[in-house]
Amino acid sequence: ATNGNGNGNGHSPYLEDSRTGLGVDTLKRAIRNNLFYVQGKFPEIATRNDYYMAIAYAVRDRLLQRWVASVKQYIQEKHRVVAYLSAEYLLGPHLANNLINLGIYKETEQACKELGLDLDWLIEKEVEPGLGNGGLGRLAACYMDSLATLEVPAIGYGIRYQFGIFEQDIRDGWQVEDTDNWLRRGNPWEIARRELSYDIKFGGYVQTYLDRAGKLCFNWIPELVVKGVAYDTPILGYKVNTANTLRLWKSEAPHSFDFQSFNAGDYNSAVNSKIICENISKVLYPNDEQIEGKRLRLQQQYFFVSCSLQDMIGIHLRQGEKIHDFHKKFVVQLNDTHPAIGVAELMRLLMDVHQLEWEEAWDITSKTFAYTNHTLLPEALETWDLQLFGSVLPRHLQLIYEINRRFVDYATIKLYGNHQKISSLSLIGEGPRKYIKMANLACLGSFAINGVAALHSELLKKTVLKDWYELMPHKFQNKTNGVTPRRWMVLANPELTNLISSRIGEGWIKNLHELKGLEPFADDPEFRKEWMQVKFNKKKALAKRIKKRLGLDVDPNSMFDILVKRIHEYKRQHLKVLHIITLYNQIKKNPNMDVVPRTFIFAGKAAPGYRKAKLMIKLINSVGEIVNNDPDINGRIKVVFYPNYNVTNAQKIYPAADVSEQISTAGKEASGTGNMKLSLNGALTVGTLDGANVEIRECVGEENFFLFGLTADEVAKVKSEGYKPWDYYSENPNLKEVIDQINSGYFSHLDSKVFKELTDSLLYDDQYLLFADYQSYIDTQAKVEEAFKDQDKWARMSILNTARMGKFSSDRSIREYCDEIWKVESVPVTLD
Ligand code: GPU
Repeated sequence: ATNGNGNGNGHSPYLEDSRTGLGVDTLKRAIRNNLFYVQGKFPEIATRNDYYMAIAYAVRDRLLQRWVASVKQYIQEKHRVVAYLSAEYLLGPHLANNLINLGIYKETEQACKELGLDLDWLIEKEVEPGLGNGGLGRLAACYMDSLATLEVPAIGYGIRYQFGIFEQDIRDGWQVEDTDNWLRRGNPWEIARRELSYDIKFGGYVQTYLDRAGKLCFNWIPELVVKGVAYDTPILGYKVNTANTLRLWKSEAPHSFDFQSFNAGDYNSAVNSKIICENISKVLYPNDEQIEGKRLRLQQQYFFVSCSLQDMIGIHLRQGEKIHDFHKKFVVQLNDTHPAIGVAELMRLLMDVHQLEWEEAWDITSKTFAYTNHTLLPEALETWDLQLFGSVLPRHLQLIYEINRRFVDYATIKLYGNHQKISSLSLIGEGPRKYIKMANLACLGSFAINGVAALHSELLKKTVLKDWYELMPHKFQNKTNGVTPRRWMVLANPELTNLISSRIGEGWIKNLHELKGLEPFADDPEFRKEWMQVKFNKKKALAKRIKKRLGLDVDPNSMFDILVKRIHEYKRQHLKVLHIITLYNQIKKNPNMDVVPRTFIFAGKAAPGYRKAKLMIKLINSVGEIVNNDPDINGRIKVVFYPNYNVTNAQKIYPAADVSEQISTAGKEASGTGNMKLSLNGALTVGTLDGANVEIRECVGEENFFLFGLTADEVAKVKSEGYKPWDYYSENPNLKEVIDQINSGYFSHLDSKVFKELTDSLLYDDQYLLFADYQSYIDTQAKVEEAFKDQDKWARMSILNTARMGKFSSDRSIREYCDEIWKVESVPVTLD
């Protein structure tokens, strides 16, 4: 049997035991054993899930060998460690990814075959851990993959939500949410560390007293104590021995739980309190870039941050190190402001638990944290009502007041009387109600602050974080996002992976810049043919899924024009709808016109409480219903809304894209990462100069990118001059026709009120400038159509596009974080 483990260790006979061996026979034996000894089944009665579990445990054994070796080495050699703090990890299914990173996909496929099993069929039904909303959570997952692949010691900390992002169904064109009970069949990828747990306090009050030495002390008497239990998932790098830890916290009632009420016979209230404790890690908040100022959300944030920091301090002290050196052992990256309470919590732990003085505690704290900002949208900047905050975290409120007092003293001298600036920098907002500004806490408490694309990082310095930039310019950096080529190419698109590797070898999987080597093949007609054949096959496969899921026929020869991401007004899915209706009207007026057949594919979830986003989904489906069934159109354009967009579905959609729609209002999308995955898979981008689109266009060349719309500067200018969407509407007959048509009830069974909220907001406000960009978008789409007619030229563009995407690997992003922020080094792990 071959050995797919590219590290040279796999052939040692010592490793060829049934729990570590990577050969086909050993794998086969392991699967059979697990079916018997783990699942308690034999082939005649085993279910699909039993086999899935049997394989998963076989793979897990092999992961554990590398995990134990990694942890051992990190402890013995006392390396510096990155702690990535994130409220979300959108991991996607584990099995296939682990097979790829272990280098045993083929072997496992063969082992399954010999057992009469179809590996792809087993993988198909794996439930994914949807512990995130969208880009932010997925970025965390890509970064965990790259950290391990680059052999960097790292721990990802987060929350083990019992229910992840809701499952989306579409009924009568509307989004309907269902709960995501992802743990119902068990989770073979995690290990519960019952012994690793911490007590987390909530509410109550703070006692102040003088100790025997006359020192002022603080004693937080909580109203509620919750236990956080660690659940670990190994994250293996690609063809290396490094397996890092993703440590997610589950909330439980403490052991000694409410004994008093129990003894007093109040069983109900004891059970009730248990439920309150378990509630904290119960469910992921399904809002993307919209804060929900709920007590439970603040409790979630504090819960996982406190567990994580206590865990890090424990690790540090158990290695025999001094608390004073904490910042040398750990660097803590804040994934947005969700974990920013960590700044106050580390102060509390250092002072109230480890008895440090303020100055030293602050010195350590402000050398520990670094903060990544992911949005410029003002409504996404987290604030907490001060009263609410104080009732959940009374000690932290005191600490934040004191941090702020000292900071404002400093700022008052530095900024000499500029009261407006000082109050904008203050950690506390004034008004009818006071509030805590988490971004300000993050900025003050961190030694580095970064945006997620070049444009975004520049705009941060000019807008939302301007005052911070002027006060502390040295903290500001850019780290353009990236995506892992393992999941998004090797796993999602093995056909394209093989084609690429057949010409330039496999080096690009770890060093994406090597894709450059494909450029000469754009001139090779045979290669172009194979390239387009792979694309066609992926489109056929997606068409089959669409047929199965929606009963809708789509033609794989048509252009697959794809817009998949969270539904949000700033992302402008409704601008795409305006284009579709415009095209529809053109064909209706001239049914014999020569039109390039197109399939418009949408997917994405709307936050359950975001009415306009839900209305956008209804609009897409309503327009689809008319367009798809109109005999004049005769199938030349089709509109598809693919339900329940998640990692699993994304892996099927990206490889089938001809066109990638990245059409946010310039200045609003911090980076985007779907733009990278689609482009890497050979789709050409139609986009605004927003987020990472700017850098993608720079890399692939302007001749391979369909640019439209206002720039971020122009958007700001148009707005400052008093934007009037109505003028665009009344002066552009095609635009007017489209809007009037929606308002007439043409797409809604003559009910003219359904979409009024949406059309009114466009006509009278249009915050995101759809009307201002409309004509430019339509004109650009005509160019896309022209380009697609010349398939040979399109193939050339598509190849060059992929060949020039080397920059957008998350390996590159993580390298930059390591070198420029974290100052950590690779530690190759050896298996003994
Ligand atoms: N992003 Br803030 C989210 O997905 N959720 C959030 O709550 C916030 C940001 C996204 C940005 O919208 C996207 O542009 C970016 O690529 C991604 O974070 C990762 O940085």
